[in-house]
Amino acid sequence: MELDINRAIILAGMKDMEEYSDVDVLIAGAGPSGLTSAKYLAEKGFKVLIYERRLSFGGGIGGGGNMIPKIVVQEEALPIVEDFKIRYQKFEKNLFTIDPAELIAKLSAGALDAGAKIMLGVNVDDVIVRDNPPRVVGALWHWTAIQLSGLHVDPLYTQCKALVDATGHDAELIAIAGRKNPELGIEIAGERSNWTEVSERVVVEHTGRVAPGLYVTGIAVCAVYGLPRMGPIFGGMLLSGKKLAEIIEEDLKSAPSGKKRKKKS
Ligand code: 48F
Repeated sequence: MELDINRAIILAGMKDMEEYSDVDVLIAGAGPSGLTSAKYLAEKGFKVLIYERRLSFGGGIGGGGNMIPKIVVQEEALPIVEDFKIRYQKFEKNLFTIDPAELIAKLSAGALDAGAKIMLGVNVDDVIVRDNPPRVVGALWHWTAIQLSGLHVDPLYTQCKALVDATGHDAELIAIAGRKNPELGIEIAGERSNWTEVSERVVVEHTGRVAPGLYVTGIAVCAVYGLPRMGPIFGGMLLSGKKLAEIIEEDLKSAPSGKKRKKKS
């Protein structure tokens, strides 16, 4: 029995790892923005993989508002909330409240049901840049456990047509890409202090391509472009994730090898 369990895990797990070492869209981070992009892209038939460094989903959702278990979205985001079949309650003005556990569960289920693959405990460490003019064509990754151990272990590679930084406040991946590859011309402006009315709008406006093959969504957009942050309001994250899916769909459609994949039934 024990050896059968081993065989099942090793053979099926390695098959997945091999199959997913070449994807259309690789997303770093399973927070609200990354999960939203994943659902809408997978739904269109793209092969989508999320690497999440933790062993859980949701990024900043679980902590609610300073640990009080509610988060807020504004009316503009309700069509997305409804697409994921997330329940919400009307509060006042244009604000609606959502239970954070339900938001995490349904965003994740929505991405998975649409056909996206999520691998947990994987830390995206670096980008791969090729061609002239330069273009991001993949990423390097480690198991988070290896990274935490401090052991010197070389990473593995994943190839993609679009690499998405959905890593949160520090825009880690874009910062690394810019620092190590000056030819990409990326400068990180740094996130600014909270101004919710402005940030919820500009975070969506600035969502998109940062360099050829490299994209940003979610609160990472604020770090890249020097925009103000927001607190526990998540409509901008969902709208940013959806907008990015539309941008990548357009870019991959016009790329010569941008073949669509059949959705899993
Ligand atoms: O931080 P996170 O939730 O980013 P988001 O989708 O949403 C931001 C909101 O939660 C909140 C906010 C809006 O109201 O201000 O902060 O933009 O999710 C980011 C996810 O990326 C993972 C991290 O563990 C988290 O789950 N992550 C970060 N760096 C890496 C990573 C990395 N290098 N590789 C893989 N995963």
